[in-house]
Amino acid sequence: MIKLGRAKIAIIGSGNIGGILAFHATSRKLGDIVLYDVVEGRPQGKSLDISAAAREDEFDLRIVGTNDYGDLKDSNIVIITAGATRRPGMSRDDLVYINTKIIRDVSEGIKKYAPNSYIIVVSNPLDAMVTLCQRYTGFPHQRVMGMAGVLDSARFATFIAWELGISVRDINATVLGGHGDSMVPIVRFANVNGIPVMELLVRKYKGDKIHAKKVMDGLVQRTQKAGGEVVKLLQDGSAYFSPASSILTMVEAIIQNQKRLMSASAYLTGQFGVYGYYVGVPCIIGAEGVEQIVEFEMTEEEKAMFDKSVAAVKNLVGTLP
Ligand code: TXD
Repeated sequence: MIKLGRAKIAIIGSGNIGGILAFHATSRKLGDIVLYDVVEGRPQGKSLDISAAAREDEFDLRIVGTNDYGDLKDSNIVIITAGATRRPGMSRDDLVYINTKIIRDVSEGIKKYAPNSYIIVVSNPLDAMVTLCQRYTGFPHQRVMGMAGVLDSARFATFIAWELGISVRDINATVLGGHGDSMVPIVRFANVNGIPVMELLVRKYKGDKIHAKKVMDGLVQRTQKAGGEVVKLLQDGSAYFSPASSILTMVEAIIQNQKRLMSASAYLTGQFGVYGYYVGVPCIIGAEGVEQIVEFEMTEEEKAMFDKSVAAVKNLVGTLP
């Protein structure tokens, strides 16, 4: 008999991100889904609801809601979205205490029932939680990564697209560093199908370079604070549609061995002068997880911003148990 495999994707945390992620993963026919949560009924309810979308969205996949880690057995990919979210006025770092305990419990469950899986951590504070997840599971670093850079880059691209009045699909933008307010949008790399965004801004503002730079500074700052902007508007939670889409970009890259280059929180062993920390850097993501960390020469200004962001991650990681 031919052994036909189907990916098994486990989502830990069936809240806002977990639910929408499960829905889109099925709509895109990425694999069978297990939705886990500590709250009884929530994963089961969402699974039942998504299952009833199968006929209209034309997918033949199994989606199971559970409160039992045993159902994670043989999962290929596990996405951790469990944890508390920010409220207005809170920083991501304020979540460290409560989410540390959650990541410990979750990591133990994954280690026991899905020991060969690839893990994408989403819970905040992101770089610290990825660090803990790798420590608690003991999985190889390339199998444990964090999603933040894809989202931050997408936000940067969106704001550039609005400013220029050009489709976001043609915008390339890269955000590196820790997933905090000191994250590093790399202005030099921002382009519209190869044409530097800065050049287009200078043209838009009739050669006024000072004004164009001011506009770009505004886009950078808005990107750095974009998560907080959503939190402030929602009042009772944080962004979830765009995080789910960004996670799916990473999941697809792994399942389909796409070897795409994207910004992800990965473990550095000397790259960019950083040893032993998870930080957002350009990575090649494929069937082996983080297959490569892609280095490039930063300008002095970029390096100064990156080092500041890394320092913030180190500070927080230093407080972890
Ligand atoms: O870019 C990024 N990485 C992020 C991260 C972008 C946006 C939000 N980001 C963070 O994701 C956010 O700060 C949170 O830490 C997570 C999850 O956000 P979400 O919006 O999905 O939060 P919800 O809706 O509150 O859902 C969290 C679920 C909820 O159902 C809880 O019951 C569950 O997590 N939960 C647990 N599940 C399993 N195991 C344990 N221990 C547990 N504790 C709570």
